[in-house]
Amino acid sequence: MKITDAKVFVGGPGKNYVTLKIMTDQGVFGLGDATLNNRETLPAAYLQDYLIPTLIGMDPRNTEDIWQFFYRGAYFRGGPIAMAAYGAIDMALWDIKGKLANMPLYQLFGGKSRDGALTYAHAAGADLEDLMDSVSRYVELGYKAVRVQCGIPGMPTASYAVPDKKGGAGDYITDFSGILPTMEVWDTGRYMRYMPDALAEIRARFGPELHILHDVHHRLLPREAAEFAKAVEPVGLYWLEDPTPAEDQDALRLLRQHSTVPVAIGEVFHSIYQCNKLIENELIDFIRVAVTYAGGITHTKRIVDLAGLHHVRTGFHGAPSHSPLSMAAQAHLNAWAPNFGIQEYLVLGTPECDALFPSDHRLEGGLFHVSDAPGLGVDFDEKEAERYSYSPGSHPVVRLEDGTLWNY
Ligand code: CS2
Ligand code: MG
Repeated sequence: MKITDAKVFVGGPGKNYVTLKIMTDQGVFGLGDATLNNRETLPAAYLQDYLIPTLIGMDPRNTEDIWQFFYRGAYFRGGPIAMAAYGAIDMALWDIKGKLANMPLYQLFGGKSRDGALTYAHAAGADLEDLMDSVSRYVELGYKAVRVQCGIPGMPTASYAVPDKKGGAGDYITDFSGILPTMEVWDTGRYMRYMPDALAEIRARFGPELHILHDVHHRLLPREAAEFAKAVEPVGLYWLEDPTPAEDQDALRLLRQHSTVPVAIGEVFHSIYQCNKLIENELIDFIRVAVTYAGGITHTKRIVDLAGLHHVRTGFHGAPSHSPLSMAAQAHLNAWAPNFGIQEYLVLGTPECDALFPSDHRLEGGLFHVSDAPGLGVDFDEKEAERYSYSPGSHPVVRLEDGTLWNY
């Protein structure tokens, strides 16, 4: 069996999905996602210029060898752009494998460990009351877990994931007005003084059952993160996400010495080598990698298995930039993984998105139900894809009040 051709599409309804389609000499095709938010054209070019020409003629069933070929064969290994490109190939090859076996991918991993996977959505508010309204809307929709972010009184600008006016929560993650970033101004002191009580009020309003998550988005220093974690401990958070910048695998020691708050890290990691010490030293409780830029299913599964040895559960990244293809790959891993925790999932199902990526994966009562169709269980309508093209976007850049550049 041979790979005969592969094509890359960039675009989508209000998104820049990078979709790879791999064709074979037996008529079976596979789909994969290489969407690296706000840098989408780069994995697309890496695929087009370097990987696809090499891929033609390979046996698509050799998922592992093809992964090793690209990773080890590159000499300059890894990085998020390359890993997103390998990830798309890997997803597409698993899709082919599932279709050949006539089985949904979760069956190839070891079958289902659960019927529905717990998901969380993003609640956000310009202020605390606005956030409470947003949480209520998700609770009414049946979500059992919600991430909460709110405006901080006196903060010079809106900060991470917070709308600048009430009721304004939308797709705040990417600004599609161009590649020039807007600026957020951050004040750690104001955040640390306000947020613990705000979280306690949310807990008081919604009671003990709701899983409450909060994302610090890498903004604190290790000592500040330890103090903050201690302060929010009575809230009983499901997790505290990215309290410190992710590069420093030792930064979490101090937090661990001072608090038992569950910690989730890893949405920017693209390799097992960026989280192996965090996992082996049991400094985190949830690993947040995404199949898209952590090298696809083959590499992510390796991370999940390592995590399982150390009581670390999964909480795969699922920001709105992820395509239905990567969310499907994660849904199959979530259905199988013995150490599954939770899945970030923001309903992608607009009519336009469903037309582009038809599937019967579905969200019900805050649980994600994986499709039983062979492979990833997602199709791609190339005719629909012709309606879309790349549109440049950006993340904000963060500065302190004195102008010092800070972590987004
Ligand atoms: C985030 C992301 O989902 C999350 O937890 O931290 O929304 C992140 O800001 C985006 O993925 C950046 O592209
Ligand atoms: Mg995050």
